[in-house]
Amino acid sequence: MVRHSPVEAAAAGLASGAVTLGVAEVVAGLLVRVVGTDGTPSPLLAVADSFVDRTPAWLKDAAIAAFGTGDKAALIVGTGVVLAALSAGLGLLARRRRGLALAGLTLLCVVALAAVLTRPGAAPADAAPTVLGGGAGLLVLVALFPGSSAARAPTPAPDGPGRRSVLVLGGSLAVLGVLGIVAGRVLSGAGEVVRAARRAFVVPSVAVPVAVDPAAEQGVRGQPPFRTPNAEFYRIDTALAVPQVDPAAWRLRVHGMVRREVEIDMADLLSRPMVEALVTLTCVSNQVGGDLAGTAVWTGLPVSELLAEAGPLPGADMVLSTSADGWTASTPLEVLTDGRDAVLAVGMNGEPLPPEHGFPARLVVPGLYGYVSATKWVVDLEVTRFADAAAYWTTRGWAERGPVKTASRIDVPRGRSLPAGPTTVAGVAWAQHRGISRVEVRVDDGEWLPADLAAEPTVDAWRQWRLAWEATPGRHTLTVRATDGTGKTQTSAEAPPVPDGASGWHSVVVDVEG
Ligand SMILES: Nc1nc2c(c(=O)[nH]1)N[C@H]1C(S)=C(S)[C@@H](COP(=O)(O)O)O[C@H]1N2
Ligand SMILES: [Mo]
Repeated sequence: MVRHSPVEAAAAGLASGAVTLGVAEVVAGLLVRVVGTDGTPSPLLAVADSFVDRTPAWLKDAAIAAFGTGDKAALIVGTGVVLAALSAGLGLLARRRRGLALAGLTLLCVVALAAVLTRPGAAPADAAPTVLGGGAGLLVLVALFPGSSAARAPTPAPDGPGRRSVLVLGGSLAVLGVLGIVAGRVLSGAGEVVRAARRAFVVPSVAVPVAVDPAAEQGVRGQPPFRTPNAEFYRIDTALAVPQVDPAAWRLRVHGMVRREVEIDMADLLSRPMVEALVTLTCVSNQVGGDLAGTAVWTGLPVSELLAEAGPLPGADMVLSTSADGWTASTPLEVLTDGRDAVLAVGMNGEPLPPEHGFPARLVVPGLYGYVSATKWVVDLEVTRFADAAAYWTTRGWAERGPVKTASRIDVPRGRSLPAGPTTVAGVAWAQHRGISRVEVRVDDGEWLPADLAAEPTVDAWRQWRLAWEATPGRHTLTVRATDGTGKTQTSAEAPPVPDGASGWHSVVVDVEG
């Protein structure tokens, strides 16, 4: 009986784990690329997706607080670390109890299989990658821990002088496995069809384009621009792999409590007269002073037109929108039909929607947080009632309705010291669909000073503000508060993002040099 050193055993365990995933990811990549599936055949992605779907409000909030929009990368790195530890652990276990280690690997594969087969759109064939990967991983464990049946092991036992070669063999297999994982991800994530379709996609021109008043941009150095470039727009969603939706295959169904069901395809959508809407989107997970907000010009069809065509029945009070990957949002019917610029958007700042922002179509509704309104990759609108249906985040501890709370933020100065003398304090404030009527700044415990407001092209977007300040030496705390278009001043009561958005006044501490 061969007894590996702990290091050899851990390396062998890592090798079997890497081979399991490498084989599985290559097969999954081929399945996605060559055969095609609506499911998630990659065990890695399926497990991570299932984990995300089991995320309660507090955990999502904590993840975004800690990692911001890097939450996905953090989850992927975390998954890798956990899997590596599990594999090494199986190797250590196999040193003494090979049978138990084989059973452990099998159990992990069964768990992964359960995740794969319960993803939206799963088909039986999606099981193939996990089954083949698991088989390969078991063979590696058997080969590297020949046990008592060494003579009949399928590969020569790394016996006697070759024993040290377990490290080499295990290491090489681990590297091959990791290469397999990368190759599989590249294969399945390529989405070339959709990329080409996006390049060919022409955003319709509209009768009345948005012309943003140049005075909305006050031009203070160091302040984010009034309009957020697409590449800098924050991204928040539950999708670890960006859903690839081919506009040629895209359909949107409007159904539920309606007089007649409506289904449109992309040609139909693009043939209708579209509008442009200037809207600031905000995430409910944004902390006071945070940057999960952005402003764009959205080109799209007013949602109210689609709804009017379907004819909501009396009693309906909500539209449940669903994305291609099964995520849902609950939007009050009232908000979608009260005349505001709620759009089924295909364009963002004049470009087709970037894939990660919902290509080919998404919803944008001014005045509501994204989690109850801004469904990306949208494919379905069900007219229903809040009493009858609940959306993705509502079932995980967030409020069923999410009107945006009035917020203001100091962007300049921030996080550094400055020389004494005249300087500019500047920032942005938002209360979508109510507008901003006043912004005030306080230095330490002084009087509230009215800030100068930039132009407000629409009540649906944020508003920049600035204040001239004669900075005196020492440490100072600057605090801002805004008043919305209805005359209501932002509350000083501090609340965390869960369950319906953060509140409280934003402060920054600055050191003024003498
Ligand atoms: N399909 C889908 N749409 C979604 C989400 C999601 O997880 N899946 N997240 C929503 C949330 S919480 C927000 S804040 C906005 C963010 O949109 P953006 O990524 O384009 O900034 O998208 C919304 N639309
Ligand atoms: Mo969000």
